[in-house]
Amino acid sequence: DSNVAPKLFVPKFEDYQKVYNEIAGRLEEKEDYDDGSYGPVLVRLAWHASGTYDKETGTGGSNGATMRFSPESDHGANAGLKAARDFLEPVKAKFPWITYSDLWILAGVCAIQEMMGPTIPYRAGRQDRDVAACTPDGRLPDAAQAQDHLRNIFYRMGFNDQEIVALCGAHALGRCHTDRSGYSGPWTFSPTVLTNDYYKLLLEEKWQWKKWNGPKQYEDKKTQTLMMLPADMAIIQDKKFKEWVKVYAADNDKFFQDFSAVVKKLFELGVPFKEGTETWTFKPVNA
Ligand code: DDH
Repeated sequence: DSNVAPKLFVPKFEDYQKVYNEIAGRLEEKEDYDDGSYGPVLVRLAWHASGTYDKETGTGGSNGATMRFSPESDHGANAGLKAARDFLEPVKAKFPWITYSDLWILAGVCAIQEMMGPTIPYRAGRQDRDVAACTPDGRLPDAAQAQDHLRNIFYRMGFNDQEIVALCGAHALGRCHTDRSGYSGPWTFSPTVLTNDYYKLLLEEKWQWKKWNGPKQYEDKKTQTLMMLPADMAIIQDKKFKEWVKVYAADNDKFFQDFSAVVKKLFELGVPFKEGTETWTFKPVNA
């Protein structure tokens, strides 16, 4: 009967779990990519998609996936994230029903869980938007700056001091690249496993300025292989922030609990979920 509308495919939890499994299965497909995993750069993509949110105007956030377009893709803070977007193209091709904006956030959730992090509850329903929804440059933090800047940037998204420090723990993962941000090196000795080591190292190591021609960054005095950005060091230079650094350095379970909650909040900033949207937790593949 030609009057019957074609049946729309309505994806369910099981369908999103399949996308999760596909991403998980590919994280380590290129051995020579960084430390052997695309996990860290996928977390950074999900964060930079979300961290453009401005609570006053309701603009930005992960709804839209506007980093697909110039000018947002060309913002200095987003340098190198093409690697993450390109990584996800074959996944999008295999599951064309998922929006880019849901896919990028699902990839961030998957990467955190597969790198031994806490469960991050997820809701689907982001819609892709066009180039007109791109956010202006300057909404993401500048690594050369300190606590006042961090508060300006993260208060604008709606976070408090505890949440800012919990979010920074993501720097247990991944590394800086001279051809992306200009900075160099990893924050921890296990950049593909999420732990509270970032906080422990901040407190326990002696940090000195790295002597080089690149942008000002710190290195650990002992091995000179780890790094901290000026913006990382700001959270132990500020008294209020430092109290939370101590809490998370002393208690990995507490860090995981708070990290999960704050990352869920970050990934949902500005997303107009339909009423009654279910919250899902994906089963890790790597567990
Ligand atoms: Fe970050 N981050 N980030 N970051 N970030 C970089 C890499 C990674 C800042 C600057 C940089 C968060 C907060 C901050 C991750 C996650 C998160 C790099 C290096 C710079 C620079 C990029 C490169 O050269 O490839 C600054 C400044 C802040 C801040 O002031 C608070 C947050 C909140 C997160 C998060 O995910 C919640 C991850 C993961 C990486 C590693 C990427 C990779 O390719 O490896």
